[in-house]
Amino acid sequence: MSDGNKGGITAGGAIFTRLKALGVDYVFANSGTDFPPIIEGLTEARAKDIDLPQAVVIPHEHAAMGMAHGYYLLSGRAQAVMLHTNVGLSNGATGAINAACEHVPLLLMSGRTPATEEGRFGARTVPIGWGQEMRDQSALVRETCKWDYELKFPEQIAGLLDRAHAIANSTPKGPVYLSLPRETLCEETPRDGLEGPTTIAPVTGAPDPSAIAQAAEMLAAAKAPLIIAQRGVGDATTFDAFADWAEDWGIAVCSWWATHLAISTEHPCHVGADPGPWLAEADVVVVLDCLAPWWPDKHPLAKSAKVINIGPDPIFSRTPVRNFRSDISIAGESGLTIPALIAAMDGKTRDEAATAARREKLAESSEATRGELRQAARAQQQRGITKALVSDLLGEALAGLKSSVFSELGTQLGVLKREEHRSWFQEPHSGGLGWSFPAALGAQLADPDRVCVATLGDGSYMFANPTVCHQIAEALELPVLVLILNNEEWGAVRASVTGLYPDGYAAKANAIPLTALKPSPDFACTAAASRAWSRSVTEAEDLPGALSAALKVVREEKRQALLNIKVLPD
Ligand SMILES: Cc1ncc(C[n+]2csc(CCOP(=O)(O)OP(=O)(O)O)c2C)c(N)n1
Ligand SMILES: [Mg+2]
Repeated sequence: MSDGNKGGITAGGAIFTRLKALGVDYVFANSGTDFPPIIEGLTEARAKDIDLPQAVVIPHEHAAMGMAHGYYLLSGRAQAVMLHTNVGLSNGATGAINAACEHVPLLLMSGRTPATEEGRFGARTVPIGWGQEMRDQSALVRETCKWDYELKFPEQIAGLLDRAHAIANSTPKGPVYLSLPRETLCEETPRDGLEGPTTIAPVTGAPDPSAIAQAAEMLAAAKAPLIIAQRGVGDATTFDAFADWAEDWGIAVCSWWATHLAISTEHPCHVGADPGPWLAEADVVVVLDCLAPWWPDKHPLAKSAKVINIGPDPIFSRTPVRNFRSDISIAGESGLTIPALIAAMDGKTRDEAATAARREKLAESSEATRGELRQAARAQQQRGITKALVSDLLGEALAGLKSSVFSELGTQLGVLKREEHRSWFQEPHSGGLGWSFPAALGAQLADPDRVCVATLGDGSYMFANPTVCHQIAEALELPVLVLILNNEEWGAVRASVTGLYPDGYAAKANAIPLTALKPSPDFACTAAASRAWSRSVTEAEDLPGALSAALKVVREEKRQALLNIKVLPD
């Protein structure tokens, strides 16, 4: 407990002080009965005029993790999440799986129930002190975190947080976990050194020049080069340079299961999301930060093709099975590797006529693909609203606006027009659903002027703890737009059953078991409970008007909005 002495501070307060010094703007917190030293320490630090991050109440841990994830996607800065002992941590574990899968850094912390039963300040006072004790609490997130540890002494706070922060932000980035025992948090620690800059710089992985030279040689000589890109290309400058370079060299860029935008959907080299036909023809394939670049059973790679894997962890060393071919593997941040590759190819001799012909063929093909997709989206309007129609109309409605779409079994990239860096994010390949709504909230917090749109299935919306997310949007004044693409089912699960057993009992049944979400709640009421502007849309002809009305609300009234859109099953 603090004695008010200027030289010391309660350990709980020291944590916030150090986090701010490390560049953390927000601590997304879900507290519990083990939080007194955290809450007391925070208040003490405020009283002592210490510069602190904003500590915000997030009423569900999964939302806290999703917000830290979304905040990072827009700001590039790792944030902190503070949860309650083992029970809070287990609710946040899916968020840790998502962050780890996407190399999103964050500092995850949770309390440890008191180890002592009596006789020490902070010792157990209520039965949960016994009920929430674990032999190895960190094990709940150890497999997904790059580093985990337990705070032993209060004077370790600055050093351990510096270390946690450096490891989280080192290539490949990812979440880290520190557990915080209550008795330790109750102790006092000196303030010295808590507010200075970090003592441990993160490691930024840069590409091996000889591997770059080899890759440049191979790509420059390619007759049918293909890039498959899932997690973008780094920063905004690299995004622009990549687009110019792909066009200059006439390289096809495919966005199969892209969770970030690597290239504008309107770019003449963006061949869409289907790698199949391109992979069959390609002689050199660049797998640009892709966990699963294609579907091995469906998309065969030409036998003679060479494959270059590029990314922060190009062969995904923490993934148990991932045996995609890799003739050259280049580790490093894409924002460094791509410019190095571009520079290494600059001035290489090439067959100008062949390059020009390739460029032309790509432009025609990408134009045709876009046209077909959007025409098909419009053609079905008579039957009702489809995900594709929502995608097409949302792209039009967002034209010219600084915006980001967070899609989770929602809108479809390519039908949806997306042109700018950071304008598109899809649920992580770990697929821990309930991600897109909180991610959009976190993104909105990071960039208040941006239009942040979560487009998600009805199942995904319910996984997001919607009442919690709407409460946060109101409390933090985050004017996100939520579009529920409501097919009243877990369509992806149904499609998976019929895909695997096309002629099976389930496919022939009147209703496929374990996939229906009927009766569907009136989600407009869920949003309205937190005073959001909300409407239900059932007719295709009403959708453009509803989209523009909702966008007007989020932009002009700065209030959250929701459209519950009835869509046909795919
Ligand atoms: C946390 C979690 N639980 C379960 C699943 C399994 N799952 C994958 S897709 C899906 C259905 C998603 O439904 P919805 O969001 O409505 O989209 P739809 O497929 O209907 O378009 C489920 C339940 C998951 N990925 N994550
Ligand atoms: Mg659904």
